[in-house]
Amino acid sequence: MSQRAKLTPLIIKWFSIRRIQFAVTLLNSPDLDSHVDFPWYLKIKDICGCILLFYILYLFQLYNYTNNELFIKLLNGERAILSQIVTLAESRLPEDQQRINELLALLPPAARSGACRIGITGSPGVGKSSLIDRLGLEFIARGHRPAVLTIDPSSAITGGSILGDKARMPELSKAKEAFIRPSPSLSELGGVNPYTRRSMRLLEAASYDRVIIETVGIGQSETDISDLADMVVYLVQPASGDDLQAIKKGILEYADILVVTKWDGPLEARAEECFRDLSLVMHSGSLAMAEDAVSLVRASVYKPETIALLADHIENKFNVLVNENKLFPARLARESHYFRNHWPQELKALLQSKPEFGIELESLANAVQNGSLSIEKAFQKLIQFIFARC
Ligand SMILES: Nc1nc2c(ncn2[C@@H]2O[C@H](COP(=O)(O)OP(=O)(O)O)[C@@H](O)[C@H]2O)c(=O)[nH]1
Ligand SMILES: [Mg+2]
Repeated sequence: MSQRAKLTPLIIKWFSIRRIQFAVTLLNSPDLDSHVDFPWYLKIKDICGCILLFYILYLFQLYNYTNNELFIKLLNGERAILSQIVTLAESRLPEDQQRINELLALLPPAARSGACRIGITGSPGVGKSSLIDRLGLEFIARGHRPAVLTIDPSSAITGGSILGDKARMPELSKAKEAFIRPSPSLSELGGVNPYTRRSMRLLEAASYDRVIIETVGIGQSETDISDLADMVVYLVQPASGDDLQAIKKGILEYADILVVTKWDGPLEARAEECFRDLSLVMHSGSLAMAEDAVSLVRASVYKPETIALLADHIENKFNVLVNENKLFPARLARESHYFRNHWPQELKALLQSKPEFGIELESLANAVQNGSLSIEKAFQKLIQFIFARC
């Protein structure tokens, strides 16, 4: 058991007694400010501190459960616990990561999940979040439980999530059948964050059967998402040159559905034009092969029938994968690809969690900076250090 796990019950006990005393005193007090004789920890301005402490206690709750208890709570879909488990899955602390890995080991193999994993990508502003809001509601109307993981561009300064995407899903955020989780991308390229895969598995274990992952649609995110999702929906903005960009970037090779967004109001004619251009390209020359595999649709968040049509396409593609027994082999192939691509990240995270590695790295970097060591020698020394000590 980790040090934190041992200390938590003690901390909770101590704070609970103090807070109950505090609450009782507050309730009995007719004029709080007149109680100048209160000890420092009972003054009114400490309410903020008190709220913070309750929040900390709430976060610490998880440490009181065994993995088996957490597992049961997860399967029961207990929302508050699920949020905390996903927070744990996003933690970079080695002990949290170990706990999550233990929990994941209790789940059935990732490839056997019956959930449909949908990646939604496209340039910022194309309408991903707004579309997910509607699509999620459409899934609920069809009897599903959607979960949304939005990968926000990380703030360069704080590394935190901008949390803008949840605000763009006002209706879905209110639905009790849905779970929305914004998290930072943690990468300069704005791709899928390293913890998305774990969060996705946890949500599936909690019976969310339509897992939607929204990526920022720049840099590496499109290729990242095709390692995770059963299908990739690529959104194209009319009158933005996105259609040409998509084709240039070879998007048809990994997108399963192309959606021309904002097919309404003043943009409707441009959307129609964009739709026609894309359709022509998809039916011509070497790309004609892709025609069967890639669907092309128009959508507007103001036209429910377009969202229903998109949901139909998603369901049809998923049913084909299941009925033709292609889903699990495809997932296993993606997992293998993911493993090949992501082991360096895991190794780096492990090394960075070791203080002695940090010290060695810093000292070698300083030696390079003051000219006493060449870069080549520094790399050599670092590798020797890793093999000998880590
Ligand atoms: N006219 C119109 N505007 C839309 C539509 N979908 C999204 N928008 C607008 O496009 C802007 C960007 O939407 P958002 O969902 O945040 O895009 P994201 O950055 O791709 O997630 C917002 O101002 C939305 O109101 C649509 O179907 N029609
Ligand atoms: Mg968004």
